[in-house]
Amino acid sequence: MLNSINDIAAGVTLPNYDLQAHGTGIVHLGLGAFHRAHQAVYTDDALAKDGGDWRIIGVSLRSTNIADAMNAQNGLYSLAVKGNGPTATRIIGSIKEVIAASRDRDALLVALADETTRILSLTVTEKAYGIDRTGKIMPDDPAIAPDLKNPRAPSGTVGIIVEGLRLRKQKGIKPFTVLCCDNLPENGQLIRNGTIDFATQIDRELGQWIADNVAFPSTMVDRITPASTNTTLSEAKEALGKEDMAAIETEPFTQWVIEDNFPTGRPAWETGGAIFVDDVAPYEDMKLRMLNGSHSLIAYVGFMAGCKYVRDTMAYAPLAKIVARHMKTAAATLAPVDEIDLVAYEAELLERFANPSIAHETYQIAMDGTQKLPQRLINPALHAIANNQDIRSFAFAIAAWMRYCLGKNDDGETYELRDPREAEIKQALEGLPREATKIADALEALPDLLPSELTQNETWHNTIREILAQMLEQGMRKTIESEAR
Ligand code: CS2
Repeated sequence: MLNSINDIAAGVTLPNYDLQAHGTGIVHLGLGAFHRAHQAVYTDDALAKDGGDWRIIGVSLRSTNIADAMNAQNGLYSLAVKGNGPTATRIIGSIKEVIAASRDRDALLVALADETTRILSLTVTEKAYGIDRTGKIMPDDPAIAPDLKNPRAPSGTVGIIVEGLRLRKQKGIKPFTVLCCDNLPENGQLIRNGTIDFATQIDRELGQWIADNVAFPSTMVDRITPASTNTTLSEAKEALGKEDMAAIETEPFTQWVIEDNFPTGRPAWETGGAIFVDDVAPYEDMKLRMLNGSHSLIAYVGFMAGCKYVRDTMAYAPLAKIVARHMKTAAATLAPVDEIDLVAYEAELLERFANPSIAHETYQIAMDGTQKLPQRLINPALHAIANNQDIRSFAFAIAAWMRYCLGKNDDGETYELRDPREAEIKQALEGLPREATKIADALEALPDLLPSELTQNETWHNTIREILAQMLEQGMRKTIESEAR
């Protein structure tokens, strides 16, 4: 088992610092593959090159498996970087231990209230905040409701942030900086607003203290990291010469753009290539619209066309053409981004999506559509409408999402939507005939999803119905082929 860095097979890169010589400084919520392939790696580089007490206490909010696997390995795990050449494997040492919050909330609260914790970072997915697009908490959301009733024993993200800050205020110590690393636009500002709203509702003075004292830098994060599979684990065993139950795999590309606002310090993440800027918003929009928007298009169109992995969609020429069109349409909605050539960015994205060594499932990306569509497809579509630009590609992607919502593919096989609003979607579609107009009307009527500036636009209205009708009548593959002509 990988529980020390001794006796690892040759060729594997080891942490280049003494792990025990560094204390912890970060608590991270959401210990999925993405955090372990991204922020934990930048922190590993920073520890090696700049030192400091910046190791990470990881926290799993729901599952206990990752905590068990990683604690048995003293926090160590391997990262396989897979590109066109040979795979490079590296052991990451930045995570010291993992708390499973569902069975050990006290340990989490102790860590949050500890003076050494200077950053609370987050990768918990869009739905785990329970904050709406205006920055208000949604009081009935399952991520919020239980904690509003019982704020001293929180289980949701915002409740945990607020209770951690309350404990620090009570102790008279400085707050930690809150660093949201989820794919949400102006993520720092959004989480700040939601946190202050929650805190104010339970304790007005605490809300004010947070507003006056806590930093919430925004950040854009990027590295395509599929969920680990048995193949990931068996390949890791072969590379390491030992079993690694927490192994992950990722692509060579990595990017992190951060607003430099850390009043209580931060690791030297720039040593691993992070870029610090004053305003992250243009980078976030670029990534959300060009990468994630194309990803969602690929997920719905590709999944319905029988492509299991993103790389399969890129190997299917007509679909690859539709993806390239989408990137151009999305790029046209962006303001210029400092030091970034959008044409080169697009070419690089197409190459990353085609990476033959990365098995990224379209079904994984299709998950949580209602939480992802606004920032990825709806915002740029609204921009396009307001500026008389082409909207067809956005309509094509949303029509494919509508087709996906039916829960049955062109071969008659059924699947779960895996969306927090799944029950509501099913109810809206229940008993409807297989007619594009009825289906589009029903999904457009879901509250707080597709805004009226979009649905009442005539071109949008007609395009959605025309494309969805074709998807229903001719099947996804034929629709793709005629669209690409
Ligand atoms: C993907 C992202 O699953 C998804 O929704 O679009 O996880 C994507 O792979 C990352 O944002 C890449 O940085």
